Amino acid sequence: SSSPVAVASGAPPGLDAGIQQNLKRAVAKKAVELVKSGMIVGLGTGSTSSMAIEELGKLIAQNKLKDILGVPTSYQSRVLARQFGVKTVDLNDVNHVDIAFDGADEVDASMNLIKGGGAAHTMEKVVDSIAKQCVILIDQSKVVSKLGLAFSLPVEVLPFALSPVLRALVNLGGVPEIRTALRKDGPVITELGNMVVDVRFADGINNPAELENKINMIPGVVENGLFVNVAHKVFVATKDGEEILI
Ligand code: ABF
Repeated sequence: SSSPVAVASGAPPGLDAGIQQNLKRAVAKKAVELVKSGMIVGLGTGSTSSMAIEELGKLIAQNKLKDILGVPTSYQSRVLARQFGVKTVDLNDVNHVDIAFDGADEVDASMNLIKGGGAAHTMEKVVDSIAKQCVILIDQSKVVSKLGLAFSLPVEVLPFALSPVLRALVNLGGVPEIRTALRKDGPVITELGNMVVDVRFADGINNPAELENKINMIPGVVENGLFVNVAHKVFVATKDGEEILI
């Protein structure tokens, strides 16, 4: 990753949800144009990735793409792939991933990401980081000047180690909160059987690479949502069309 060629700034003022959906659809369509027949494609999680899976399925149905294999990063992406006619394989059945599409919660100008709002970041990081090309699809509201100011950092934690991990996160200057289900009747449990802790950093994240490593060094942490040097391209849906960071 190098410096951005175009940076969108700020949330689109007064953009309604319908228009936002159309913008996401536009970047999803644009992004799947990068796929060629015979490719192994990482299938990200979230509403924007879901559109990319759907658009990929359309190209396969139209015979514009042949012999595509999808590698899901969640049950959601596996189910959608099946629904839209994208054949899936497990990561362990392939020896590489050509291209991966994924969403993000925040992206900075160096294409560092915060992911994990959907609690799928552990599998996403494995698939996205081995992809020869990792393409992130977001709308303009996700582009930030500094990570972690508006969005807390998700950390997947072994339930057994919750208490020492919380203390260690406090020692790193964070304010951790165990993620609970919408009904507030218990913790969110990931597909891998772990808990998610959302960590607030009062001044945002000053050094994403360092923090990513420090958190992952805490015994009991499975993976955190900082993705540094993973994204190769970021497609940003803006109200004037899409911009691409590379
Ligand atoms: C996943 O879905 C996450 O890592 C990120 O939290 C989220 C983005 O979802 P959406 O595209 O719906 O905003 O990729």
